[in-house]
Amino acid sequence: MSNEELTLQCANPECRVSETGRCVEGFELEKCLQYGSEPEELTEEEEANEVEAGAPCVQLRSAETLSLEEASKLLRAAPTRVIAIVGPSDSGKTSLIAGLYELFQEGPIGDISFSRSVTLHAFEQTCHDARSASRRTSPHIHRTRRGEVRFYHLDILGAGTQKTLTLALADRAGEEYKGAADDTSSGVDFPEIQRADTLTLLVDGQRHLDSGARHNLRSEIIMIIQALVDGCALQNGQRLAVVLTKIDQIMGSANEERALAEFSKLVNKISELFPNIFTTIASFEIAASPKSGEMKRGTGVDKLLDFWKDPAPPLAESAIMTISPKRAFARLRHLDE
Ligand SMILES: Nc1nc2c(ncn2[C@@H]2O[C@H](COP(=O)(O)OP(=O)(O)OP(=O)(O)O)[C@@H](O)[C@H]2O)c(=O)[nH]1
Ligand SMILES: [Mg+2]
Repeated sequence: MSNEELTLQCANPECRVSETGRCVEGFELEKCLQYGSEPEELTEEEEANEVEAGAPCVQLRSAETLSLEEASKLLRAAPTRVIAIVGPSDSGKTSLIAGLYELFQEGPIGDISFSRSVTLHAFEQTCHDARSASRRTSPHIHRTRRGEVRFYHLDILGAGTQKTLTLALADRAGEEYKGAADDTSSGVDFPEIQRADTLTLLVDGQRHLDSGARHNLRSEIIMIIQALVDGCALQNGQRLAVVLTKIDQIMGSANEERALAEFSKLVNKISELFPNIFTTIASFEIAASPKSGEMKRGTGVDKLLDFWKDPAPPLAESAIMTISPKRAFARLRHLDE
């Protein structure tokens, strides 16, 4: 057994650090007193309380994020909006998902209410990381690991239809989007973008504040879109939301006016460079997980949700895809729609 395998264990039988890489109590691994020790044996009494072997039982879903295959079932079952949340590392993609869930915990967002989710545990985990209640001095979200895209699921009510509407929020490590932009030779395989109703492109407000970093960020963002266009991932008439994140860092700073004006310029530049790619382009400003108490968690996320609820318009005859997506997920549509 390697050293890593030896330490990826915990004395707490409820901790799944070997699968998730995270402490169930929310501690940094090196600060958890139980991490690294062998799982404790159950006492006789605990064993007696375990479900009797052979007794009828129902296997419950783990309520973790969904794989591509699991998310495909959502698309078949109900009208669904696929929201691909795209942006460089640290731009705030996972925080946005956590911020939306937190807003729903306070009640309906505008006239949209929460109905159900099959990924509750995953939402709880990201929100726990994002809250200072996780006993850190400031909120800290774990970097999303590289690998296949994962989906968070929400059923919502009151989004302009009598039925529930399903939102499938796609989260992937920012490094992979950046990797596709840096090396276009390997092609892009992002089924969540091919099927997306709305591509949500995040622009890191903290980097945007600094004039040097802003320049690199701008070219990174444009190169990501260009790689998606070149890889034929944007043939679906997607709508585009360009989102300036972490505005708590911008508002009230000496460079506020400049930063907001430059963001507006970036959105115009995207419209200019990609005139026939998106059916709509809209811009948003959010603070999903502000670091100071001055701005409310989830600021601006309500407007984004209102935008997400609308579908991508049906494709015009002349715009039928030239390349059929490899993955079934990217081709699935609900018949009612
Ligand atoms: N000040 C401030 N910080 C934020 C906000 N939203 C997110 N952050 C911080 O930005 C960092 C990155 O956030 P993530 O949500 O993990 O970013 P990501 O885009 O998912 O990053 P990857 O998973 O690496 O691709 C974290 O430290 C967050 O706490 C915000 O509204 N304001
Ligand atoms: Mg992430």
